[in-house]
Amino acid sequence: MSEDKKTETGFSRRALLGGTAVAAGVGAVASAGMLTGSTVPARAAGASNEVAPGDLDDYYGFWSGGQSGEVRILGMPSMRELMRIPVFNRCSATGWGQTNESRKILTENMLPHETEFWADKGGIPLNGDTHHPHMSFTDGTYDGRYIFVNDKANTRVARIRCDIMKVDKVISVPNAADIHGLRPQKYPRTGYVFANGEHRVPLPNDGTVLDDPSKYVAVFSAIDGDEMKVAWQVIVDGNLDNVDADYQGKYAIASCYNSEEGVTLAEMTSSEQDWAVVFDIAAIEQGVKDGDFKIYGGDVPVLDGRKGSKYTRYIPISNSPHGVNASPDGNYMMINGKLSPTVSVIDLRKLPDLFADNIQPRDAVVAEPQLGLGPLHTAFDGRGYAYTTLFLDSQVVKWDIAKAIASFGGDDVDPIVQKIDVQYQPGHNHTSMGETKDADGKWLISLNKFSKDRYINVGPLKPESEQLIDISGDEMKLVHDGPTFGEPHDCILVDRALVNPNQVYDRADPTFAATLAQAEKDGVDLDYPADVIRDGNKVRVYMHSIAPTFSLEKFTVKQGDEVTIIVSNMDDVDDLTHGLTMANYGVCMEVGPQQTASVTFKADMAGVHWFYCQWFCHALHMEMRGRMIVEPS
Ligand code: RUQ
Ligand code: CUA
Repeated sequence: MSEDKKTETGFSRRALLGGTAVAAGVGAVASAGMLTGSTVPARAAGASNEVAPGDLDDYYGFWSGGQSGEVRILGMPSMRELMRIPVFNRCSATGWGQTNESRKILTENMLPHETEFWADKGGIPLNGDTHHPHMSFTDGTYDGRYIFVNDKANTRVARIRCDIMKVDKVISVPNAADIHGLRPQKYPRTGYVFANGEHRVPLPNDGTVLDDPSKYVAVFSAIDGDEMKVAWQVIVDGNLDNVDADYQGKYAIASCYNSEEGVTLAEMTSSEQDWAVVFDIAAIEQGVKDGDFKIYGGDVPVLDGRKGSKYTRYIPISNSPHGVNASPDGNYMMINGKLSPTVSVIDLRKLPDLFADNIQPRDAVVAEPQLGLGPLHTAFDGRGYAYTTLFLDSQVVKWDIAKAIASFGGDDVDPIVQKIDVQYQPGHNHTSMGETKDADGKWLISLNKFSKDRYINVGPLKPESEQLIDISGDEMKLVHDGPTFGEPHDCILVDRALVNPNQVYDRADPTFAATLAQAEKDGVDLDYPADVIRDGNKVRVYMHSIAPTFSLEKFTVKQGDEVTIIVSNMDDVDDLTHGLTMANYGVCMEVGPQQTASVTFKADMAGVHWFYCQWFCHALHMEMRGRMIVEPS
């Protein structure tokens, strides 16, 4: 009785597993009220990082999955891992990389030479190296539409739809090599997604130029985030590292290490000066209009932004700068020194004068506080303080931006407010809403590359260690250690009010529209099919699922047939995901509530093969299965 009552306010898995649900099917348990969002209220402001059982987190943390190629969602401040979004990886649970719908997304924007290269290797790369997940912006703050993320390993950029938390677009970026830094345009909206090709290569990289590094270039890309298409690219001197956009929609700034344009470590670090390169977006757009470009990589206009170009300015910065971070007041861009113990503060308001050549490049730098060894990235609290990771010192330093500027001007003030030890070697850090104009100054996360002794020993490969720091008061306080797998690199912390994912799929969702279009051609019921369509040696098996059954108990094919199984999950209850695994065929996929998913394989093993639902959905989940009968040829 009490369980039944619970379903009126929120979905209860146990109710589904109860006797009446088994007899009647879950449809009987569903009600419209169950599809609405959570009714659990937000936690009181200023609460601790402890999120009690049943309470919900205040922030969505979107974490890069590093070499695992995925993006993860963590609840913050609890640091509970809530979900993994497969992006560039092959996911065993969801079938990402195997289902026809995901393969369409992964292949439709490959470059012709990639399609050719992967043709006999499974069609797609199965690895990725995600670094920088960032949400789309409108008017300087997150808008809850998309997360964009780079793949350094295979020079790709993907877009995640935040309504379903799945990837809907993946593009390969032509001409550039190995996308590293990535940030969306903040104003007026995203708009552009700026992406740095880190490594210098010949352009075009087709074998005509080989071991002649003087002819290599680094390429900066502006991707149209709505179309997911490269809008334009700019060739720069040096090689590109990180990037950020301003809050005015006028400039993007990238850090460049290797101004020496060397190919060995000694060459890349020989000079004391590297630079930040500033891109004038309006001037570049005008250059595109005026035809001041060459086409490379199919149809991409590539402009020359090397030194002396009207599209760029080069601001000298000491020795291999790394992170680039815009302050939430919109006034400053922090260039983190890495090999220099300083952060260089560029005043964005001086950039029009810089492009007009009224000032020298170094005049745009208004502060350069000495913070400690190995500054990599800076985050902000919206109260005028900056928080910079010190990789070599294993510390985070809190400093006062106004005091740093005053001391650069000659005042005898110390901008450093506090240093806190972190364990160990931090790379990125991030504050709650800290890369938006709504930086709220509550939490700071330090993403530490080494964990060493912070957790029980799990063997030679250790997890990374993310540490949660309370920055709401005058002093930073370390409150939690959280291990993470792979190298997450970067994360963002988004107020949960800005993210509103769906409870179930819309039957008109574009990710499976092509699959339903084929069903329509085949004349089967789009929602409740139970049909086997033969088309030469291609067989399309249409099923729907309603817990705990598939609509076909069996189907028969001939050995050697190309079989496509299309499953529509017609349960419309939140959290009622089914799946389909074809045993011994290496086939498995997720089918979310109201979703259609499909998978194609060759039925080359004769005999009886069971397919089963691989997502525990019902008391009779084990019985949710059927037979594929393969007649020997
Ligand atoms: S970068 S640890 Cu790949 Cu974001 Cu700085
Ligand atoms: Cu459906 Cu398990």
